[in-house]
Amino acid sequence: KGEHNDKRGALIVLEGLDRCGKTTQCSRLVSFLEGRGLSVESWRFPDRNTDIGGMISSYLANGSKLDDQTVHLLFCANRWEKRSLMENKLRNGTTLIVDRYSYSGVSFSAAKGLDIQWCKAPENGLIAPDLVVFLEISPEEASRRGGYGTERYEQLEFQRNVAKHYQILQDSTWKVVDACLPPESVEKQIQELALESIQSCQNKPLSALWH
Ligand code: 2DT
Repeated sequence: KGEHNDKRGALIVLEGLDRCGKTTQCSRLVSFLEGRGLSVESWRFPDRNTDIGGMISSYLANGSKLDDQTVHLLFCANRWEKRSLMENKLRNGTTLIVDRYSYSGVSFSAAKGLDIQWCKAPENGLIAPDLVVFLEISPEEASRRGGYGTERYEQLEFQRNVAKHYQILQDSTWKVVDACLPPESVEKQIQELALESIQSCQNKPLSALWH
């Protein structure tokens, strides 16, 4: 309280195929950083708690039919509606650990056959992550992890296609971590990457997708 924080937080995104362990690793990372006394919040996309998020959720549960372009723009709008809050948090020194972001947005839609440049365009101007941790797992291995659920995208062939598009999107902010190592080892690697990123972004301005 009363302490002025002039160092911004880091935007750290975890990406990967369904069942790569993202969600578990996100929550472990948040606990770890909290334990270090850092200001940190756990976020995820889609954020199903907004009106747009509700439409996405119903679509994913096969409860509604929407064409691919419309769905793509809904996912994207779901990030835009959170953009200013995200910026405020980061500027106030809070680090955000985000489970999926624009990379999921583009990879999943491009995997359906939409043009990748078309998919990227509306993501332009969203805040660029300081670090993207990509939890790498083969689609086959992922599908063996207890099987996929019932949501629309949880099918082997589709996940193979998503994997291909993730490859195309890799940029300099990406760090690839082998998701098939023991969970503690994955956790440790992510911790180190996150601490490094939080440290090194402190005096850098926020930047925008995509550069
Ligand atoms: P979760 O299972 O993580 O809730 O994701 N997806 C996600 C997209 O197609 N576009 C996006 O922009 C995002 C963020 C990935 C639900 C599914 O939604 C997909 C899996």
